[in-house]
Amino acid sequence: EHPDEIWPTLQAYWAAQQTKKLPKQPDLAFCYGTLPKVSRSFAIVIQQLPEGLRDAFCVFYLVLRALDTVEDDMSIPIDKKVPLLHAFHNLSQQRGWTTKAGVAEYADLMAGYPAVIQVYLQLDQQYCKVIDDVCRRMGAGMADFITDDVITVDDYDLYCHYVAGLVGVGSSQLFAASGLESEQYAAADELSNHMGLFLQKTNIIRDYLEDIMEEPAPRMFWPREIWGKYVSSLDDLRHPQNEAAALHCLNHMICDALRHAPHSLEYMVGLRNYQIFRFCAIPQVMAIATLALCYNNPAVFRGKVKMRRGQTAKYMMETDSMQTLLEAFMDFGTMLCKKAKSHRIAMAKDPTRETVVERLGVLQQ
Ligand code: RWZ
Repeated sequence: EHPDEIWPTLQAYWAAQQTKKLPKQPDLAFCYGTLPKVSRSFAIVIQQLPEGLRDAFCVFYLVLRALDTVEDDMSIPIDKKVPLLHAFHNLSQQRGWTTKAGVAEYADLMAGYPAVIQVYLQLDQQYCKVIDDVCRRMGAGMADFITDDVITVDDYDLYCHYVAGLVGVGSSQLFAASGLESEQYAAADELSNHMGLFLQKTNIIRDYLEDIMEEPAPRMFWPREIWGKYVSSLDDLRHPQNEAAALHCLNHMICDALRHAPHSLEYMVGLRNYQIFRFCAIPQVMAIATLALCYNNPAVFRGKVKMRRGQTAKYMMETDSMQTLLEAFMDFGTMLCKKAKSHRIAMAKDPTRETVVERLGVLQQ
């Protein structure tokens, strides 16, 4: 069956999601109206969460997206940004507070931020505590990395822990607090961190070109400990004369991201709620699919590599059990393996090729 045949079905599904009647309460309506504007894919998986968790995740997402908007806004001087990042978790609990940051839909989120605060203040106390805690730790971590560059793989893991691993940790705590998942998830920090890192690293790899083209000064997250083995500046990766080195470097980055995949599967095996399972599994499937697409692919250095929409649709709809999740990981694992084993001559010199094959073997057992 051709994956593109599923596209109309998903398009209808998306349309239905977007026009889904917004809540009557204006603050809640702002939150649910803004969500699909700042993230189409998370809007869908958040909308399908159980009722008792939906509002909490909607606020959780918007608060962290707002924090991210402040971190990303290069027009805010460092001496204002650092204290703002530290204070963000407190400011997010003060009725009516807002600050100007970001552009387009992100600027709109900031302008309407008092609505997010209102909904936050009405959440269950347990949920507020989790959101406050993650926001405080993430803000402090972001503030550290404004002045410290990502040099080593440990730095890279730490930065990703702040911006994504903590999202995993907080999500697990929300699952446990809802009573819909085992109490063990409240303390599953390590596995939860891997879930976030797998997604974040995939985005960092895929977005190389977009990030490096940023004006005036790009912020880069590829660690020198990796790219330094292949080129003398991160910028060299996008120049066609360095293609062989650039591909080896890209494959090394993907090899590093694949470390997290077995842990992510281990995390998901323990989930028992169908909607929570889908909320977790769909982004993980998209991540491994994206890594398979990017592996040894020079297009990463030329433009935005995107999955075919029909394929996205297929995996979004089909990922509904551990069985289909494992099948998807197998499909993309096999695809990656084939790529690593092919082109015998060119790939022979790829330093991480064997490790990639080894790490995929674990997924295929
Ligand atoms: C998924 C509940 C937008 C919150 C953080 C996300 C912004 C860095 C961006 C909170 C998957 C891409 C969204 C890795 C988590 N900070 N990275 C919920 C949010 C990957 C999601 C996005 C991170 C994040």
